[in-house]
Amino acid sequence: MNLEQQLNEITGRSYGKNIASCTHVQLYGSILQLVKERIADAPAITGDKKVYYISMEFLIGKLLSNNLINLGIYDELKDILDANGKSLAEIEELEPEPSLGNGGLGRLAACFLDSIATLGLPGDGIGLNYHFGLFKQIFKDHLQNAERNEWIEKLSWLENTGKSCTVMFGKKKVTGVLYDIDVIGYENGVNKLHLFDVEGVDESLVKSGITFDKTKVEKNLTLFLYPDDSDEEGNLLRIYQEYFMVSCGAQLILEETKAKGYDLHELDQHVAIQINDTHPTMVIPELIRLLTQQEGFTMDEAIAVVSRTCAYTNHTILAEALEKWPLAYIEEVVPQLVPIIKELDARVAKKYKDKKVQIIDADERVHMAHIDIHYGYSVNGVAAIHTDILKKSELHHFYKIYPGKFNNKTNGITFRRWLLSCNRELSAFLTDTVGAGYKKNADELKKLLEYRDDPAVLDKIYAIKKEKKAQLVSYIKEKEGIELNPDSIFDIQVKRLHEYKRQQMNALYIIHKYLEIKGGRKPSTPITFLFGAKAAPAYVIAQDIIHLILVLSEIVNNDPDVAPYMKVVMVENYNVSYAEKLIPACDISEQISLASKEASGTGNMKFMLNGAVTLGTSDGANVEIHELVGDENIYIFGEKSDSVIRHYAKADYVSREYYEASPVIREAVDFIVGKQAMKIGHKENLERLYEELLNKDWFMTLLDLEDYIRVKDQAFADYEDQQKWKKMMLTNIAMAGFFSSDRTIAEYNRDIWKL
Ligand code: 26Q
Repeated sequence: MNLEQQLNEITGRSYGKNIASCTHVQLYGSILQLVKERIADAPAITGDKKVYYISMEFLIGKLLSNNLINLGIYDELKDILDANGKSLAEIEELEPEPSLGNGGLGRLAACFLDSIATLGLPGDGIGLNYHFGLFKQIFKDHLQNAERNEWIEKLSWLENTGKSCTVMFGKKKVTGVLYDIDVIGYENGVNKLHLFDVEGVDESLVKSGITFDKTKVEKNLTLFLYPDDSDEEGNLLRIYQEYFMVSCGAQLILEETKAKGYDLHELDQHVAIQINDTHPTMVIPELIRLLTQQEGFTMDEAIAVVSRTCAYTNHTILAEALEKWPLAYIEEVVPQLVPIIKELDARVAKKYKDKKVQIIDADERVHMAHIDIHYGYSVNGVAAIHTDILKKSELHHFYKIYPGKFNNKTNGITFRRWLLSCNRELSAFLTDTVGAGYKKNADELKKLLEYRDDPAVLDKIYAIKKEKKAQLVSYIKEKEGIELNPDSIFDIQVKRLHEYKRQQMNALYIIHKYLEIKGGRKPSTPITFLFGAKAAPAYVIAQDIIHLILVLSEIVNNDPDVAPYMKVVMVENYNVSYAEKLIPACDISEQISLASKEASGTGNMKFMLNGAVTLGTSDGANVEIHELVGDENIYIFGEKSDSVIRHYAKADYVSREYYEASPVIREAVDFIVGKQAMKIGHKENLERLYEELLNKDWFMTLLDLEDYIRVKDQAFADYEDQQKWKKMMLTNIAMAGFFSSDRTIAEYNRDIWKL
């Protein structure tokens, strides 16, 4: 059956109609069904050894368009729908977005699943089926409100497998049920994302917003994803979630391995478990528990084989974000793991006297990362500079013991979603210019460099950018009710809100620019400043920064002297789908974290691939972008990580000194609590933020502000030289191949999994 016949057959079967007479909702359901049938026909990826990527987050985003691309039927289907007077783009809008992750870490897991399947490697994801995912962000009165974020509908990618397992929380028994989502590789076979849910989870427990009764774990365990909230006090429910996931996952892994006829004593020959940050760390003691208590292993045997099976990825050097759970919490949630954790700790204590490498510290807190490092066979960071810092400082004591375990795997992104799907125009043009080979071998994008001086190619890249900007302008008009100028420079910062990412520094620039324009110094080309960011509800200063940006947006956009030259927009409920619209439209990509603090960043790679030029610090993967494109094709500013680390060591950074020394800084900071801002905003939020910047500024905003202003102004000035700018765009696209997650996964496989 050809595609059109198959779709007509499905619409006929489901709705008694042909394509042309279906509504878009009916077509959405029918195409979903069609994709599922096509995937069912594709071969499962098999092999002697399999990787399990275990993660509390899989920020998969909408799946329809990606699955169509990976099945190789996107264009054909679009033509069929066009011929029947239907719009695939409008149908795609109907799909709810599963927000099963916070940001980078969760999105990385999703990109990895795509690349594992695309490379034809046997590998499944193991995670949780959150019913509401990350909260939906609503702006009211210039403040963020959080609401629940539904995504599971009758029509869904989730398949109930009918499989279940039992998880014991002490004496309390909870049943886990398994849902699967198919992961189809690009022109390749199928793996699975296994999402565990609690039988009998009760959505009616959620009262207003995102508050709910936290006492009944058997009813609430999978309701919500925890926000990336390094500040909040340790929470029992989070430990329940983590243990539930790893216990279900460990049982699944052992069962699958046995079902293939393998001897569990050789688990490491047939299984690799990649632990995504410390959140799934309890899989180590849980596997040891299952092997010793149910499979007849001795403790020595179990520890040895598990240690050869598990590998750990670190995503942060923020000390406050490393998980340390009070032993008493673990005792309350999973008493059966406590003897195992104590045994693991005792073995470490016997071997190493250094207090810094113990698992249980003097305050009876369990350092999850330490379990991973001692009892895993690989420890990797996610960008070169990040891995270096782990080795040199944060995990130096462990590096001295296990130098061979440490390795770097610079992050990557899947080009199927972040180019082929979100920017069909650019992807088609690249295919015309350098051939389709780059879709499977991203390095071939380098061929584009041969066209560095070809005006037709340069003009076309610029024209596509304009088209994507125009598309974004109409989307924002519809969604946010704000009119933007498609001929302005689009300067974009989208990522989770964190002080270390320094959205507040961008806001201070905006104040500076506003005052300049008020003073008559107008930019040659107008500028549009775009933000998108969710802040963890308990993160007070982050809420204040959102407040400031929303207040600035109101001031700037409504000031007739200024609005023609600049606009400020913070889009509501920034998520993967919004990213897919914003990123292709960007001219300047803001990657301005305090050097040493952003482990890698992956948004930086998405922007680069879509022809934006990076304005950033020497942090995370920006460093590697810089090396690839060279000084002429990137804007780097700010203090380097070594000197930032020295400031922390000496505790010699005093933000007030920078404030007092510079009238430019003073004027911008004072604006936060000035008449204009206070008239629109809330005194409490604005004053708190002002005080924070002046008296604390832990992430050194004022340290880099002047350099930021200088380099950012240079970038805007350079934009005036269209020829120069077009070449920068081309070079960035051409050099982005290194950041394909296919490359990253090939390295994980070569060095760690060895499938
Ligand atoms: C921990 C305990 C309790 C509740 C929540 C959490 C929690 C949840 C999510 C802690 C951290 C996260 C997310 C971290 C994250 O996204 N890290 C980012 O990972 C990216 C992929 O490697 C990097 O590119 C980013 O630099 C890094 O910040």
